[in-house]
Amino acid sequence: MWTNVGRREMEKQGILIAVADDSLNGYEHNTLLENEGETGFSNVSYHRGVDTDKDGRGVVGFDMDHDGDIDLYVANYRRRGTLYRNDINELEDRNWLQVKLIGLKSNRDAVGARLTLEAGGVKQIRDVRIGQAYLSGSTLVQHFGLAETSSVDRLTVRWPSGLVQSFENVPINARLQIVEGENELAILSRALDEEERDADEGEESSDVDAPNA
Ligand SMILES: [Ca+2]
Ligand SMILES: [Ca+2]
Repeated sequence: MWTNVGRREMEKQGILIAVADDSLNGYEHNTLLENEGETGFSNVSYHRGVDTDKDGRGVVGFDMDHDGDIDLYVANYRRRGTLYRNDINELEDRNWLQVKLIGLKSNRDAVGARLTLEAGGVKQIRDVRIGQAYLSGSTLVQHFGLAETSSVDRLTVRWPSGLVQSFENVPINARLQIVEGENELAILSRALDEEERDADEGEESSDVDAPNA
């Protein structure tokens, strides 16, 4: 007997529900909301091609191809997972910055650290976490979108150990690594230029094998 999942009318009648490969939630479609700033959010699920009726159970956003936009992986119940590649950076030139922290006195993954980025008159804050969605982990790389802002005023890291470090002259459109207590920023990868982008061909989205969530 299944409880607390899906439609339970048959259960109330004392009939066992054979879920098998069927949907547990009545084939509800996935939803993707786009942040429009001060005007709120709009539903772009259909236009972005993510409104599948697979039983999505876990989702994680991460930049799989290091090109500065956040891609999505959705784990589906008893189905293959779905990987969505984000191509927004190929359509519009947008600046960005990603930061990976390595703790020494703090835990190595720097979980609990807080990064504060000041750029273009805007302050953005990211906390390093290891899980933020249902049955899902999260990337340890922190992403900051900069839009048309082309320089960073200051990047501050507050480590779990209590150490606070502040950096200026921070490179953008790159993935950086900061080691606790060290004053040098290491560049792990940088954005592809236009020529490299043209050579970097791939599919918009693809199904990949993944364990059930
Ligand atoms: Ca990407
Ligand atoms: Ca992309």
